[in-house]
Amino acid sequence: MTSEQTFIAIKPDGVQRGLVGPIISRFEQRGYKLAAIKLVTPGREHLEKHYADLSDKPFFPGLINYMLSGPICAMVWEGRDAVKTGRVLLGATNPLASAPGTIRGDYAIDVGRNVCHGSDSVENAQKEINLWFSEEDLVSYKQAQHSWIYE
Ligand code: YYY
Ligand code: MG
Repeated sequence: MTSEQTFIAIKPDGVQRGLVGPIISRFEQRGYKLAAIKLVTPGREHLEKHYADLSDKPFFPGLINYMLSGPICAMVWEGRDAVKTGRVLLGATNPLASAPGTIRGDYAIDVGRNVCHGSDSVENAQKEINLWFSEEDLVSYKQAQHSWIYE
């Protein structure tokens, strides 16, 4: 099976609102495998690196302050098409445009409080995983239900 890894983060509002469990459940129930997880409070420099592509956007300073406002639950999820399907599970960037049934569509209203992050490409996923995790943090194991999820 061609397996893929994606970086998913529960932002400070998601952690404070008690959404760590529900968000993890979405990925677990879909069949994805948790490969790494930690609760972290990264500094400004780390977050500016994470969102480097957006540094010229007007919302960038507010975005960085929001991400600095509390602990973040950083995760790596693994499985077939994990990057693209991870984004589908999160919903559209603006929660008002997110379909019900998606994380943002069920739990958020404002784009500046959209509770979660997900990598947007396989290449960016690798960059983000390397930024947020060290190699020892990534756990390799076989999911017990693997053959009940994949043909
Ligand atoms: O990948 P995704 O999180 O869905 O959106 P990005 O375009 O990468 O923007 C990152 C982050 O910035 C978004 O999750 C919320 C915030 N943001 C904002 O506050 N206002 C916007 N108009 C666009 C994005
Ligand atoms: Mg993005």
